[in-house]
Amino acid sequence: PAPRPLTATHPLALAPVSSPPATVDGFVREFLVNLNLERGVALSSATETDKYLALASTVRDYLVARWLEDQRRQRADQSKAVCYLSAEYLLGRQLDNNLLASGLTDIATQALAACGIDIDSMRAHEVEPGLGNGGLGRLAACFIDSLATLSVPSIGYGIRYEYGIFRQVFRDGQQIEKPDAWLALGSPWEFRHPEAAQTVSFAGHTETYDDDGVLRSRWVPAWSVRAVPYNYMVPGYQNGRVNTLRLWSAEATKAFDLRTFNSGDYVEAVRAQTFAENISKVLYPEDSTPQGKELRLQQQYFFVAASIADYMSKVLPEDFDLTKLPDRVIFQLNDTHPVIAVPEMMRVLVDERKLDWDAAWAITQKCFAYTCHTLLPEALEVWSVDLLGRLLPRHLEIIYRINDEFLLAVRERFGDDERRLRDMSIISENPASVRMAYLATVAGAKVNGVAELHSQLLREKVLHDFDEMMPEKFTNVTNGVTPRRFMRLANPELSELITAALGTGWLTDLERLRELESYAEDADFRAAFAGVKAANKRRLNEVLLARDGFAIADDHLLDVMVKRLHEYKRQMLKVLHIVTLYERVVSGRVAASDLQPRTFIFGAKAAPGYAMAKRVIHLINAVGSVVNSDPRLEGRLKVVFPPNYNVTLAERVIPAADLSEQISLAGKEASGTGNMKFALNGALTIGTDDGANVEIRELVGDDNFFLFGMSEPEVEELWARGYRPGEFAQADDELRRALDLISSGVFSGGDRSTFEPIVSNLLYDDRFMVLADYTSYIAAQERVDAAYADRDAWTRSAILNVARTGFFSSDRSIRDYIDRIWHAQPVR
Ligand code: GPK
Repeated sequence: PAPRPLTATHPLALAPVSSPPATVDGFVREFLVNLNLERGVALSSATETDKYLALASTVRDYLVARWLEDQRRQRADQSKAVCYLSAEYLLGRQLDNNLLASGLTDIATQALAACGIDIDSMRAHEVEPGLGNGGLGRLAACFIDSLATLSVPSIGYGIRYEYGIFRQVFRDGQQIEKPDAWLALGSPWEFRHPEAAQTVSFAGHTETYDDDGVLRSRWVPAWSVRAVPYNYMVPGYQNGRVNTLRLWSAEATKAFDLRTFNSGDYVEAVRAQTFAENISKVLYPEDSTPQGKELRLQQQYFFVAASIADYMSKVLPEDFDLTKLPDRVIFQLNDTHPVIAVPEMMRVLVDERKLDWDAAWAITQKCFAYTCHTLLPEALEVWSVDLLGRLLPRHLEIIYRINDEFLLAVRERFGDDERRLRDMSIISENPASVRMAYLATVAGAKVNGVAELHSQLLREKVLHDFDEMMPEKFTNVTNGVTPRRFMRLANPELSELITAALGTGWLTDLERLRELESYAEDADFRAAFAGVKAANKRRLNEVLLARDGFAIADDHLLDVMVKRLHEYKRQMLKVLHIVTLYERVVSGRVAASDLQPRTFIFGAKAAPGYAMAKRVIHLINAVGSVVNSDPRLEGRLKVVFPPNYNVTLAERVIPAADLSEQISLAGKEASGTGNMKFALNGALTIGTDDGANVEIRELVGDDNFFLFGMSEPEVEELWARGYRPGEFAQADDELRRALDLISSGVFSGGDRSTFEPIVSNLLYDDRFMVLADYTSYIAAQERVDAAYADRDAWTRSAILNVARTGFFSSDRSIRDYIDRIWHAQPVR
């Protein structure tokens, strides 16, 4: 008999897969099938890569059935979905997270052991996808984890960069950037879907035409590329939910121009392909200081246009009543990078779906919300009208019309207030450019900052006029971090200790950490907690020894500053502290034996074009090599700077830390999220009253936090008075000695010119007021030494830090987004 055709109603088509049995035997079988059938190798001859890829496929196999079901439901359900638009997702390694989420860790460990494989070697084999620069990209990764864990229907949209954030190496102490070929081993977590590709167009011109008596505009683009989606599973934590992350890759619409090829010019024929592929080739490595580069605007429009088209044509049901769109979806704009989505949505609604302008604008204004991540003026993206008009002529027209109507509304409300009209215009003059943050604010239903102080300053300063006109738009959502990755996976021993005390459930209800407060008074618990910290230092040493060939001493206070290198974050303040300690000893004013032994760990990448930041990296390494080898210190101070700080290294460093350095100039760090990870892992913070430090300190209490430096109003006041950094150097003898020591050339083999630009920048400019906060910082570090001398009291404080910072779970952030912005509901 002829086989029955597999129609859409066939039982297998309706329920296409079932998960393999969740047993050790089931896992072994699935793993071997993948190794044999997918990799084409036998276990006996499999390489580490073969085994890793087969293992990843096996974990995937367990998640697929739930994933397909959740996708089907998302299409069928009426519930509102969140589309998170982000140019960056700094995901970190996937294997361990997906094992944890699916509850397969133990089974997989045993199954692999049965095959003679140590699962730790598999973990170590994975190359992390570094598709982000720093905090903003990592926040997006934490948020998609929490969205899945809270069962919120959502899709993350972004770019599948072929090269993520560069790999940092040091040569003679200086940063060299190497390409990050994260795809080289293959990428087992993704599903490529060429059949779901979208076409994304660029350039050309616009024209008007008569559409049955209605005058309409249309865009006649000059060229286009294919956006091919790669889907990633985003499993919730042991809740059976699997959401989707859809990253777009650019390809040529026609791989070969056959005519050119036949005429013999092979290179010309493939040029178009190379050109198209360039769009998703590489992540721009600037953090908080975007360059207005054409390719970057192409990237932004590329992923946003593909995502909107995908949502409208693939996720929304056919014949959907577009006036109901705001009930179905909210597009959350992660910073200004995806803001070109606003005119794109208008273009789709007006030009393609033929809605009238006002109806389309009413819909658009309800479908977008904007998260701002900065206060630094240089971080607020602007695009020259010239460039935007060349690349996206129709979008520029739409932006002009949005602006015209907006300025009319401003005039209606405030009269002919020219100052206001000029300052609020989406288009600024000289040179004519589009302020993307203003466009997002005008279009968005809500605008949020990422910590209380940041949101307040956003309203008072950067977006002050907008706040006066539409205060109801503004809200705060304090950032958070996922406790699955940054506690359970990064700090398994602490997690066990907590579970032993509180039982399970705290990982998805992090406020329950409060119950640890009483354990802080229990000497046995404190001893166990201190034991975990010591074990984490050993775990860190394993990695440091393997990767960089050195280890930290276990009686040292571990003092950690890991984050992007940026002047506003003030790594220089930390350097001045180290140089001060060094100078005290070599000048004989302090005996080495009187120093609290400390190891300073730095981790930081500098944007490749950021000369001052790179010079600071050089200086840290230079200070490290002098300090580490000077016998007069008797080994009591060590400076280590492992290259290529990334999520994987963060997972080892943070749980081992005693002291968390969060020392930005007040008013400059929007939130910080590293600060939360440290506190949750039992490090004490030395920090300014900036970003989320403010909220951390309020929660943990002044006794468990080392506050120093000017407050934001004090910073403003000093600026207004006229800041002269030289006066601070004059006033503090030790500060002058530290600066002189750097100038003297002792850290640069006698060459006084190497670090001179750093010192003169501090003395004569010092935009971020390092010198003004130095004295207060050194005093706070002395309080740290004194506190660490009573180790048991320190441990008590560390426990209280863990107990009181459950607020910083990204689950809470997502609930805040739901309540204040999205009004989407978790399903089931
Ligand atoms: C802010 F503007 C930017 C940026 O371009 N990149 C980036 O990582 C950070 N950020 C802030 O600097 C942090 O304070 C904040 O915690 C993080 O975004 C997430 O909101």
